Amino acid sequence: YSSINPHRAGLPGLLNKTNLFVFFRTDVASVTPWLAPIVWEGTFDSRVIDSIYKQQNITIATTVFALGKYTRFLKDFLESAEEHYFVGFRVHFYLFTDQPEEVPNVKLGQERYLTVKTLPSMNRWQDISMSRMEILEKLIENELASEADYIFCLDVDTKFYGRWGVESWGRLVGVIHPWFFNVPRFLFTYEHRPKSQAYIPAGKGDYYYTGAAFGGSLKDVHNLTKTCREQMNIDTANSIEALWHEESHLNKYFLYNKPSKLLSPEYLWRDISMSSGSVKIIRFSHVAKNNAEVRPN
Ligand code: U5P
Repeated sequence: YSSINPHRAGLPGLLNKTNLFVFFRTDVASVTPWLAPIVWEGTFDSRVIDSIYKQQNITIATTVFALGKYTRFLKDFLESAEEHYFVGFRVHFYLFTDQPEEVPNVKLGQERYLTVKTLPSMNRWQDISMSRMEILEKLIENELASEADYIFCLDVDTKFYGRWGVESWGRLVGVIHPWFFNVPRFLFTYEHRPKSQAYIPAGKGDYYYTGAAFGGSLKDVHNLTKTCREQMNIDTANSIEALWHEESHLNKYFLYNKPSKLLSPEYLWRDISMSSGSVKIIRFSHVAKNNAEVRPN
């Protein structure tokens, strides 16, 4: 980090007692070609941004789905969120499940709320995963307008291990998939069949984003979920399912609607041995699971 003259930076109010530092990393890209920040450890000062946003009285809606055996992940998800996820901010979890009786009784802190919503069971894990787009679209439309400012939509077979805070806020936020942050584009698993609405031509695409975490303003996430739902409906009518389901449609959406902020793979890692390279801190991670055992047969 290099220090700069605080008074030239135009922030004298913050600087009477502390030095201001410019935060940057030289080993990773921390900005996209369209000038959206890519958030890595070392690119922000949590004390500074917390103190700025604390004053704004903002509510973060957070959605999570736990159908079938995935209710087993809820306890760790919620408990670890209490420890690391927007600590000190108002968070409202919306939990969709087909088994409300399996929702664990996790004690939530002040200004942390949980609403449980019941869904019918589904037989295919792909349908569960894809149906999230339409359910989120309707949730935003019908309930969130006066309830929240930002929304994050997260996988449940996950756990928080480190801070996930206001540095992640933005109009439209995507998370770089941990398997694809340091590989060439031709290896990205985009949908390459032109028959699918998720089609991305060879040579196109910026990053490969995970479907396990995305967010932003209500308006932008509404448009994202609505568009993906519409595109998936067209695919169904044409008897095609995109390679990675709603994740393929999300990647297509982000290609033509660039995220205003990207989160590095610190914000979605995977609990298996993976060379971490530039990832200095794991904030949120998929837990190891046996897909064949936990998904519907
Ligand atoms: N999911 C379920 N139940 C299932 C399969 C998937 O609730 O049987 C939801 C979970 O929220 C999970 C997400 O985090 O879909 C994506 O599934 P997966 O690709 O991580 O298995």
